[in-house]
Amino acid sequence: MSDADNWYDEVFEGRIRLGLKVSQMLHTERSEFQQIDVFDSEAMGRTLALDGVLQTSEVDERFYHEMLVHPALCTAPSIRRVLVIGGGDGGTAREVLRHREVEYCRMVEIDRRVVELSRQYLPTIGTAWDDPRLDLVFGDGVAHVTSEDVEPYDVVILDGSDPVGPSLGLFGRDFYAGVARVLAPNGVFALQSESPFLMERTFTAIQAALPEFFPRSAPYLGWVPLYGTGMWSWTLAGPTLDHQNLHESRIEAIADGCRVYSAEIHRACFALPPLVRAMLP
Ligand code: SPD
Repeated sequence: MSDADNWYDEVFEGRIRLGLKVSQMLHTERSEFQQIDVFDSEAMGRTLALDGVLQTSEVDERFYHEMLVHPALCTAPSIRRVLVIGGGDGGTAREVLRHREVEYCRMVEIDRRVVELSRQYLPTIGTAWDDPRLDLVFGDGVAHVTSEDVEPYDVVILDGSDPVGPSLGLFGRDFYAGVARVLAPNGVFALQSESPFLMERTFTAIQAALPEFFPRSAPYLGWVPLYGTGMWSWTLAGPTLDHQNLHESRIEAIADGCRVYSAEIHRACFALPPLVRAMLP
């Protein structure tokens, strides 16, 4: 926060910063795990930041949540059992549970306070907290996939922050090995994979690591206004991933509630500019 004139600044690797004009700071606390800030901003509406990293806002959250969830859920062979790691604001679980074929969604979030504050301050983002298919657990996502005894998941979705604070372990090889362990034989893993432009080293490291654990992987691009430079990536991975094999009936069933995702966007988003393709292993 640059205090004098009420701007909330996110600084990227000491090179670029994105500032939001704050109209009102609503809550700020140091939880057991991280710094949590919630504020109203003129440009993005109500906004959540963790350890100074902008996470989500009322105005643009659909650009992120729809693109994280639906490419996986519209291509996975089965979507009966879904695991969400992180996602404490509730936007990812909301999009997952819009799919009627989903029977069970476990969400493992490390920081109870993120959920409590999101429920209080961001009720338009987390609208599925009371869905009986949602099994919300507060715990360590890395431990859940690496050592807990679980029935395999058809889809695993990672909705963490940048590689800082409690999210650091979600970028490691142990975590990917754990996801491979709990994923069904035809399962799909979807993760946010940072900005190839702004976070090139992290994007490249993710793309290099995934093939060690998943025979197939495919990054895709979109636009998240809240994140520095706007350009963002997500990646699908899995043993038998076929990322263009669309289940049209699933897309039709969610189409009315989508502001960003569509079959057309799905087909297009895996097209990578040569400069991004050159970052792949
Ligand atoms: N650069 C910020 C990346 C944050 C990704 N996760 C956002 C959480 C929204 N549910």
